Amino acid sequence: MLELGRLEDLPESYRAALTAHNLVPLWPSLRAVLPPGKPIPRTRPTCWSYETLRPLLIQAGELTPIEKAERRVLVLANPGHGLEKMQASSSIYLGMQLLLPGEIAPAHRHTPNAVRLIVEGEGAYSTVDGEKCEMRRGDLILTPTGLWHEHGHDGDEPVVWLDVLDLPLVYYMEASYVEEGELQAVNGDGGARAYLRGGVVPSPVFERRDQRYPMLHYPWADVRAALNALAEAEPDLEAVQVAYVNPENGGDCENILGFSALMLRPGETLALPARSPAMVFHLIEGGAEVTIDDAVFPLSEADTCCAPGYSPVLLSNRSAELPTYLFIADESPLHKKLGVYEVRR
Ligand code: GTQ
Repeated sequence: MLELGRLEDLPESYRAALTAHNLVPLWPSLRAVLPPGKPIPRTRPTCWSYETLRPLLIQAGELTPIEKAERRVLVLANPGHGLEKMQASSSIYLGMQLLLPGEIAPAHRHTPNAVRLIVEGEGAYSTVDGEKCEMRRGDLILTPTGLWHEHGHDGDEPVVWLDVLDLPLVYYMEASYVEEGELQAVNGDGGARAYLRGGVVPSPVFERRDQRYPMLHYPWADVRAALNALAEAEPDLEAVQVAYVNPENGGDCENILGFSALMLRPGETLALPARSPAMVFHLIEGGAEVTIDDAVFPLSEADTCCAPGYSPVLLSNRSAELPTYLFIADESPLHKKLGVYEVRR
């Protein structure tokens, strides 16, 4: 590939004239914005251990009352982007949120889409669009773009969950904003029961529902049972993985980020091909070793790591006796919608 001219090769006076008129020569930067063969990611393979993070989050509960935080969150920031950017990858934001007994994180709605994956504690709930979703460990609760949501806590121990948002992308688009609201009236339970059985959907008097987000709560007990059943029914399956989808149409449950759960069978090592979207792995149950490029992360329960796009990933179950269960978030709906999705085998 040809060596291109550098900025320093241009006369100072010429550069000053360009700058004065808001003009920039492309050629000194061309290889940076269009690198050959593969992008140069800012996203670095990064791991956040729950054991390290948890005491700092509990301390946040002592230092900052909920009224002063609105959302009491420690952001899992990727140093490759700069911590102040608060991003795990180009489009994924991760945060660990703490809610203490009796607290309410007040109602709001915003343009970025969010999901919560419950990490520990009982008794808290999110009310999303009037649907009360009770939080249990491993549950996934959606708060898609524009839907009102607040979090409350009737239990007696701290509750912690992982927030996954497409905030970095929506912020980059200059489309990120929030509206504050009132405590919501409750009128349902997030569709978790209405869509409990795969293959059949509510169809009162033969009319299918046309809500964009029919199901807001995916209980872990059901997802875990689905993985176990799949592993048993199809022992030769390449990967025991299920996607969180819209049960009315089978499409991704949200517009920008995709979510799935994966079981590593006892002793299993699974090689994921390099794909264009960045990924996040959060360990729900068991123990794994995750290899991303040259980085090797041991993941214990509630640990989280991220992988840049275009990197192959190796997932190993650290137990030869027990399955390991992972929650995965990735940017694939975004890449597919935009036509840049790639798999490199
Ligand atoms: O719980 O609504 O981690 O609005 C960041 C922004 C959580 C939330 C975050 C939010 C929320």
